[in-house]
Amino acid sequence: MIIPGKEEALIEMIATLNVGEAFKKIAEKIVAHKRITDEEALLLFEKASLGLTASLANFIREEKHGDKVYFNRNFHIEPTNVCVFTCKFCSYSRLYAHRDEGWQLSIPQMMDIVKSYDGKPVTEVHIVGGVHPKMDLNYFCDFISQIKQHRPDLHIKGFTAVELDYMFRKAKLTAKEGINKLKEAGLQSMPGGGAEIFDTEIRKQISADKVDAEGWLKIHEEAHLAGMHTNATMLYGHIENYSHRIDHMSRLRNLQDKTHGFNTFIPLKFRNQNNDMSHVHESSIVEDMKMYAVARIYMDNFPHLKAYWPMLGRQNAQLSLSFGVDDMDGTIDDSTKIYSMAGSEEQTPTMSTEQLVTLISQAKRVAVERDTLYNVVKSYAAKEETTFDAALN
Ligand code: V47
Ligand code: SF4
Repeated sequence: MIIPGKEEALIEMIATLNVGEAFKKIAEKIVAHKRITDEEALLLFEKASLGLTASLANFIREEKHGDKVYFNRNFHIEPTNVCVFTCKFCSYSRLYAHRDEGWQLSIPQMMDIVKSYDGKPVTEVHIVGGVHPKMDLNYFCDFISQIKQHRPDLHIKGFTAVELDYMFRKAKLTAKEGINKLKEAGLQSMPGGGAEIFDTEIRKQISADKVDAEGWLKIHEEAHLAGMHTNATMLYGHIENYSHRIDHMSRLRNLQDKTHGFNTFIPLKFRNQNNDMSHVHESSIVEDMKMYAVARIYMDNFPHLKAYWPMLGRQNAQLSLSFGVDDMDGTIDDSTKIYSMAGSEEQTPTMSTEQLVTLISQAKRVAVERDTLYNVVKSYAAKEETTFDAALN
């Protein structure tokens, strides 16, 4: 199928690359807005050059979002790092028996954090932490309603499906009942954590004791049915193989077909410091960029693809803007410890809005401040650069 314009140019460019019929077929599907199969995703992972996957992913990214790169002004609250679970990749949690080595914030302490942002133009609070045996559903409903009373304009995005599954089971509520209770208290959306890798065998090896794939998907489905938007993550680059990644993305793509409730897919690069998987090598930057590109191509029904810079590092996140990524998360304000404790180069993750805008402009994209639901707050015109781009640290 020949379509004039950009689509035709992509097909012609692929034709000149001498890449073989299978890749030409994938390119034709992409310009015709047809979905690629699992086998085609595997072919891209195993055999495509980085340049080819980048071109295909970038085509889709520009069709969906033009040159825009989204970010928001947010801060995180991590109520505790005490956790009943023992995920092998986790550098952050402490068992309840060792709770003195960790932190457990009271509601007044967490409200002090919220109040420290009074008068500042943040639009979102992101609440996520360990699964503390004594912080239950009522505790968090109370906390959320206090935030809403204090600052009704702040969007509350909170709790992974892992935290929710534990809270709901303890409260003897179904996922539907629990979500409705949190929604009434003021919860507006959910982050994508806890998904890790859905495959049963791999999940058993890296996080045996927490909610399984079906439970994770069920909670997100119920949140979508209750009218909430959620995100989805995938922890990659450890002991999984490409087929496990495709299986993970396929289950998410299938649920999205049903509910259309996911906003953003976030591949999370495994970091290997200070955890029980320190012997596992981290993925290369080539592998990271390929992961983003294949995700953009395969997850055709996900509006957004996010590079979470505190984990990937700001320079690599900047690079990912040419591999399908259209979202760089937020300013974060040094309010998360998950990745610094796991060995990310971002030891004090905070970026001013100006730094984020510069990072995006250097990649010749247009920075757009968004709210949690991707409504535009402000668009920043690209700056004219006359000298070489200096690295932003
Ligand atoms: O589920 C933990 C990951 C996740 C390590 O939805 C690790 O907008 C790599 O989900 N190496 C929690 N990853 C964070 C999360 C998140 C972050 C930012 C934005 C959003 C969003 C969601 O962190 C966990 C786990 O997959 N994680 N340890 C590690 N060593
Ligand atoms: Fe607990 Fe989350 Fe760490 Fe697993 S990844 S041990 S659920 S804090």
